[in-house]
Amino acid sequence: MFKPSFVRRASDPRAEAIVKDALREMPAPTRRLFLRRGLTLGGLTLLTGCAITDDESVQSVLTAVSRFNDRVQAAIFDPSLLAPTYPDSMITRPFPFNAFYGEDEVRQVDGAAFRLDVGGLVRHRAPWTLAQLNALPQVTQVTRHICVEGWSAIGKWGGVPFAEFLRRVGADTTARYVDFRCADGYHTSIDMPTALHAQTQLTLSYDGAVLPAKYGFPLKLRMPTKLGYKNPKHIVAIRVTNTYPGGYWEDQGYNWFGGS
Ligand SMILES: Nc1nc2c(c(=O)[nH]1)N[C@H]1C(S)=C(S)[C@@H](COP(=O)(O)O)O[C@H]1N2
Ligand SMILES: [Mo]
Repeated sequence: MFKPSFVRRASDPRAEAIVKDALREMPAPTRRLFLRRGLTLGGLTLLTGCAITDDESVQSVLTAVSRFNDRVQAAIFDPSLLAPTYPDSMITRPFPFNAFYGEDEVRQVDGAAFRLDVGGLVRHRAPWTLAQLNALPQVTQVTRHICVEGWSAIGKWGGVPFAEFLRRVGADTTARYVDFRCADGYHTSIDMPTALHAQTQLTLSYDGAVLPAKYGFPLKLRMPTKLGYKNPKHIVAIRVTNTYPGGYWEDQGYNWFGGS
């Protein structure tokens, strides 16, 4: 009997591999749902609106699944739910370093010359000195950092609640995104509900001392509700925007929402 090439049986190994990749892309709650219902290639096609005909369309299906995941994660994100905190005795020592380059290439930012640029949908655009940032009310957190590369570690970060910083710069908190540019060329962006989360911190210190260069001197954003790559180090510019800003890893296929 004639069978067109685009009709694949569920046991087709290529179809199975695509479905497996798509499931891997999904956050746990969505994955459980699809595992229970049984996700097929046909189901994926319906979900994403992409027909799988070649390798390029496999890529667009996976990208569409990732966008779908952003929406699912945004929908299930509970702004009042706190990530676990730990006693000081559980801090991982030494705390691991990670970046898109080796530790010997860590950027050395001059703290005296440093200015934090603030832009986009904010009322007050004046750049901030390090002294001005240090004069803001500070809090600390002992939380777990989870990296997609397969490690996690508990650390202690101190700084300004990011919601308080956004309030001081007169940010439009109805905007969708906050975008971060870093001294090493890194870049990432987050959703506004996470930006306003109680544990999202504009971090100036690590374990009671000035934030060391390797952990992002002079300034990083610490979010225990998001994976490691969403936590930018060496921040030099913050912008509030409604235009999707992407990010260094996100533009290479990492899930944008990046919840942990
Ligand atoms: N500026 C900058 N920030 C960055 C990165 C980077 O390469 N450059 N890497 C990210 C990744 S993937 C991880 S896991 C954490 C590592 O932070 P740590 O060195 O404090 O452990 O930084 C994140 N923020
Ligand atoms: Mo990471």
